[in-house]
Amino acid sequence: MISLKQFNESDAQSAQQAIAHCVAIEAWQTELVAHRPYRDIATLHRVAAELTTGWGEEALTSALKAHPRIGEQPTGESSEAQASRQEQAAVQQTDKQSKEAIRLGNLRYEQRFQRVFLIRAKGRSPQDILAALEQRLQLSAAEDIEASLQQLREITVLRLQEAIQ
Ligand code: 2AL
Repeated sequence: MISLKQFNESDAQSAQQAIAHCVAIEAWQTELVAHRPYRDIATLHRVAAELTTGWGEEALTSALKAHPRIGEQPTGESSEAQASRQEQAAVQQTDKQSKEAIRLGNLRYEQRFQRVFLIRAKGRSPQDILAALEQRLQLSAAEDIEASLQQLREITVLRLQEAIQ
């Protein structure tokens, strides 16, 4: 975690490093850095959210490379791995049966859409996640890309809120 002052004043490379774990979309990272300095945290969050609005399928594919499956916590000390572990803490603590239901749901989702099921896990119980998974499986391919992008936006903004305070 760094302060807004540090983010505003550090060199571009260090600033990008501080937010790179928020989302693996290079353009979002470089544009957020290029818009510095930010007057306050609210402006930073507004610009960060605005920069997510142009995302499409290509951006989703890029971002998903950095997201483990729900229920599969990454090991390691990278900022991405640490963020994922925190976000997925409730899923890790759930019972064996729910874990197995999520594992099977992930498989069904991947067979249907050929990508990892993405959901903002923070603030959701394993039961919420399973219910959302079932709903997402009912969507068309185009609808589910939009749903995935919405989840990606939420994860990105939440990570940014933690990264710069
Ligand atoms: C994740 C993750 O790592 N954090 C989160 O909120 N969602 N992964 C996923 N496949 O949805």
